[in-house]
Amino acid sequence: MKVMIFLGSESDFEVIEDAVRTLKDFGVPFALEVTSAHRSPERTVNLVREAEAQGAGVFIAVAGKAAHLAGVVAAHTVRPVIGVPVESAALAGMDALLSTVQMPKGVPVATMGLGKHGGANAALLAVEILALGDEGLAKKLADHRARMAASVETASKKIQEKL
Ligand code: RP5
Repeated sequence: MKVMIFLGSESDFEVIEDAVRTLKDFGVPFALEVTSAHRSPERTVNLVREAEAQGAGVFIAVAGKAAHLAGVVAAHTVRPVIGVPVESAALAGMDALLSTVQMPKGVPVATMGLGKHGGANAALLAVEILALGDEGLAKKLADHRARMAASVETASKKIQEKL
């Protein structure tokens, strides 16, 4: 297992669905668990230790509201932790964004944008980190970028035809 994904709640799953698909597409083995920094603190710490023992190279932590899951995970590992803040009704996700991004110096969390785009980018950043030591993955990333560039050109041509 290379990537360990933690969700603060079952309700966070939709934010990470694209990431799960991306990791599968890149052939990166991952595991996913629901665990909460405040509702199940001991479970969270135990899962971090187990994931390290199983070889996880990158952690992704997805949480909303006063989102301290990524920070707590980062406190228990020196492997990279990517935080994904989840939007919620009251403050439109600013609560989770600031809670995740504003880590005091010493324990970093690589914070993504809010919501589904942040979730998707979390997987890509995890793949980029793992690709530093894996030429096969680096090639897949290059191919992925090339496909994106080609799709932009296709979109541009489609629009031109409408003018
Ligand atoms: C956070 O509170 C979770 O990460 C979730 O985003 C939010 C709401 O959780 P539920 O009330 O849906 O379980 O801990």
